[in-house]
Amino acid sequence: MCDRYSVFSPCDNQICADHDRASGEGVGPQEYTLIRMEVMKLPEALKSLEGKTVVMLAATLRPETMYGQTNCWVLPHEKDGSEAWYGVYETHVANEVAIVSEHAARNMAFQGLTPAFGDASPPAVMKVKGRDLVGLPLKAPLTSLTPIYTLPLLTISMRKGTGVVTSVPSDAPDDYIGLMDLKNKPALREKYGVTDEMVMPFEIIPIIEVPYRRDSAPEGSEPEMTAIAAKIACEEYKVASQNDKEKLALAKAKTYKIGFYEGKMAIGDYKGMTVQEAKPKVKEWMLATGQAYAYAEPEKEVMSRSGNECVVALTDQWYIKYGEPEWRAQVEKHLQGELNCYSEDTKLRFEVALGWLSEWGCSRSFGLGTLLPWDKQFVIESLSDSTIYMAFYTVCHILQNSIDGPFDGSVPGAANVMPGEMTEEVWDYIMLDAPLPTKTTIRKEVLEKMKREFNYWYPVDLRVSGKDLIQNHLTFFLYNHAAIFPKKHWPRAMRTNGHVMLNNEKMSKSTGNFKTLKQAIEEYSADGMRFALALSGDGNEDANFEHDVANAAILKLTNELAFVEKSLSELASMRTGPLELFIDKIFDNEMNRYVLACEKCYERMQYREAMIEGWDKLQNARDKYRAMAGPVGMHRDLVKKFIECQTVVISPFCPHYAEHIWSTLLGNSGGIMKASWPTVGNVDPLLVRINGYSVNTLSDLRSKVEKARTKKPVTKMTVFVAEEFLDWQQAALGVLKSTVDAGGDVTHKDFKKGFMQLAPMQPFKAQSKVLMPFAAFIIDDFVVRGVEAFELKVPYDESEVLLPPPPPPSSMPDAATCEHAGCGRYSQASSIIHLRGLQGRDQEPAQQHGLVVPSVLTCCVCVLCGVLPLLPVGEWCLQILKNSLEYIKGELNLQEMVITKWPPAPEVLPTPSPPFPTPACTQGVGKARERADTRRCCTCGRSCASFLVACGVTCS
Ligand code: A2H
Repeated sequence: MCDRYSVFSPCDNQICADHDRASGEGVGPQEYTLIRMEVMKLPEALKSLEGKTVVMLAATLRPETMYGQTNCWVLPHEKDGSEAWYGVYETHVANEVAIVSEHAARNMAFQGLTPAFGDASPPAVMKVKGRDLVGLPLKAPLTSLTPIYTLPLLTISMRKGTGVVTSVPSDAPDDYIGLMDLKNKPALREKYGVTDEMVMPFEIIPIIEVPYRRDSAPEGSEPEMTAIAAKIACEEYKVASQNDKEKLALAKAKTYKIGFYEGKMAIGDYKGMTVQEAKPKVKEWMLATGQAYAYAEPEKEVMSRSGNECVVALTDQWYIKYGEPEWRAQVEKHLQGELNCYSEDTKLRFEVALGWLSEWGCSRSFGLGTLLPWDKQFVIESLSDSTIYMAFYTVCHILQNSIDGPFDGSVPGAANVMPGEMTEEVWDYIMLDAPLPTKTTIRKEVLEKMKREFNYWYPVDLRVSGKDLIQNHLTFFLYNHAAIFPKKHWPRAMRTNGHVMLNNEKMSKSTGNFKTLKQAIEEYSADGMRFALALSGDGNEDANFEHDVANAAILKLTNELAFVEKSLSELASMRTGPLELFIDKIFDNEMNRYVLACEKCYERMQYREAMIEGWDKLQNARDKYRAMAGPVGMHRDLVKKFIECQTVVISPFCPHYAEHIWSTLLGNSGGIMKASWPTVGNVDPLLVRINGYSVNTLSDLRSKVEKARTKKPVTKMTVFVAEEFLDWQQAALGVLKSTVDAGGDVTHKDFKKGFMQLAPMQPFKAQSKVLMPFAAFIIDDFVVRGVEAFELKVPYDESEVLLPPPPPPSSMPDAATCEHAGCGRYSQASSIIHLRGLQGRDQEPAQQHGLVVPSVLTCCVCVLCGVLPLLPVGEWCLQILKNSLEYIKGELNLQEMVITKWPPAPEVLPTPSPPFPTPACTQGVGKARERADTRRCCTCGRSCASFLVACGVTCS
């Protein structure tokens, strides 16, 4: 327990902790030294103070610089020209009055620097205008100059310190330029009634030596040693006057940093010592000899919830020594180790809090709270209390009559234990594994039961709270667990959230932007509201509850319910049989994918994302399936699976809706609350890719036609499907891949610049015009898809996804034996998946792995020993894909749509009569030379029309 500076609300007469503040959360006391400067001769305006010791008190953060004072600053008037008022206040020293701002006097009154402690409006002996204070001769400590004079400075803030500032032009750019302004501008001196002898004889006093490096100095060059850093900085940044704010800020930042961190005292008793060492020593000496007073004020304005501006008060109270190195190290280790914070941001905020949190005033004299057990004149401050209450919850149902109350301990619960019986030994036994207490009136079974309960529930698996509490209460929670409990009982996880906003604005009763739970339920229904709440946002960002989203939720739930009802009524007539259509497999795979993704989101407590995966994406997949199935219809099993999965994954958000479907419509017993999370199969990444390819192709086709139509009417579309890249493209892909494999950054501009100079690209110099855009395109694709973008060949045949199927096989093999090593099983024809589109090298593993390939099918794979991850494209699915292309044809109003392999078949042109001219290839690919038969470009292989090479398309 001791006297400490705390942010304090005078009107509430108590410490104002973060919880009690309307603004200024996290703001603490800023400590200054008030330099006492005696007024040597009173001016006319202060004549009435004759007989008293009159002092100016200047607030500084750098007491060790007082050797270099050349003058003192006051504010002559405010920026708008209005008067700047100072007050003359009695101090704690007999017969002494101090000239300071009203702001400072208010703080001083709570720090024993005025006669009456705690007077929030200390009476001023008199008020005095800033302009009347200019020109006072002062006796200041440590400087070799006496007197020094008060001079006018326009950048002073009356809401910081005392409004009186001591001037050290060697080390403070503000002071240097302020003094130079007065020295160089006679008119300025005249304006404020400053005589020459107050300014002109005063030269800068070098006091602190620093190694100064100009920003323009070459790297590694020696710094210049100087003891007048402020002057050098003002020259380096070309500060013209005290109004030159931006340049002055740069000069200040540089001077303060090197002065404080690298400066050495060049003067005084501590000469040779670093500034950091000398500062507390000089301060202590000045305080001890009465030449300065310790003073503090809030770093920034703090308003209490009661609307009072807070001060810093010296309060007598109990502190918890958070920040004690060993204790802090334990908590830090826990934070970096076992504790799951669910987000990097939360973890970072804890790190910051642990970095600065030190002694915390935990007691207060007023207000609600638990009495401090060992000093009952105090109550525990609310943020410091309740840091291990959850440990009590593990046993309170045994101690209290937990159903009817009362919950104050006056009536014991079934175990009949009275509060007085819960001694330290009993608690230690229950929570700290201490031996069974011998001197206790509580029955052994009851003690054992409480211990069992505690051990069953502890540690805390998860604490959820607002992000604003991380910097205090939640960090206390970690500290106190570490202090009291063994490691096995420390909290396992913390999740924090932001504040909830309503329609993008802060919730506030005073502005009317407010909604109670009851109103929201009446307006949107419980499930509609919960739907919108889940979507309002995760993490520490403020969440946003939106009327439109909640309103739309009602419609979405209603529409989905209609789908479920209709589907269930049609279930009996839906398609059945094996799930072998391409679209069935895709949809099944997509359901697995989104259910698993949704599960991961719940695990990470990302509810908005869970909603997107488990509702939006799942339904999009269903909608696409339904559209592509067209007249073939959806498969019964998949529709059922969809309804069940969707219902379960959404049930935490919309329990009423889910319950209705689960129990009433699907006829399950036991209620949705008892339903297990859906068990779905693994996701086949190849199917995901193929699906992505077909979706992207369809939308690509749409947009290409639309784009072309902005220029001319389009009635025909030809889709080319290339099987492999051209040689120069392959070379570029190889370079990109090997660069990334070696840890290089292909996205860096320098890589792109030097790309064509790389050795593998040398043979393709002639193609550089088309090569560079191609490489840029692939690099962009790499950013999105990763190394997949460098594949020379996709693991499925794109044309198979798009081209119409060949005629079906006339006969299927009945059965065959798998020849793959170690398998040797027998596969029925019905379980053989038809595989087409296996080409070249892709076919080999299939053959090694599987069955003899019947002639009409390209390949079959044994399903018993594990199907290769290859595309099962059956006739049906191609037909359906074809249907969707047909659909696009209709949608885009095209008369003809051709899907063909790239490159198109060579055109056979009539042989022209010699001599042939040898035109240049217009594609810049190579020199075109006609071959007698087809007139083709020798390099790119494209045919020529008339005498010019007319490839018609770019080489890529
Ligand atoms: B320091 P912070 Cl040598 N208005 O003292 C404007 N500036 C004020 C002020 C007011 N009302 N009250 C105090 N200050 C100045 C010495 C010094 C200071 C040196 C180097 C750095 C330095 C000599 N002037 O401060 O906003 C005082 O100048 C660097 C920060 O509370 C006081 O310390 O951070 C400093 O600003 C306090 O600034």
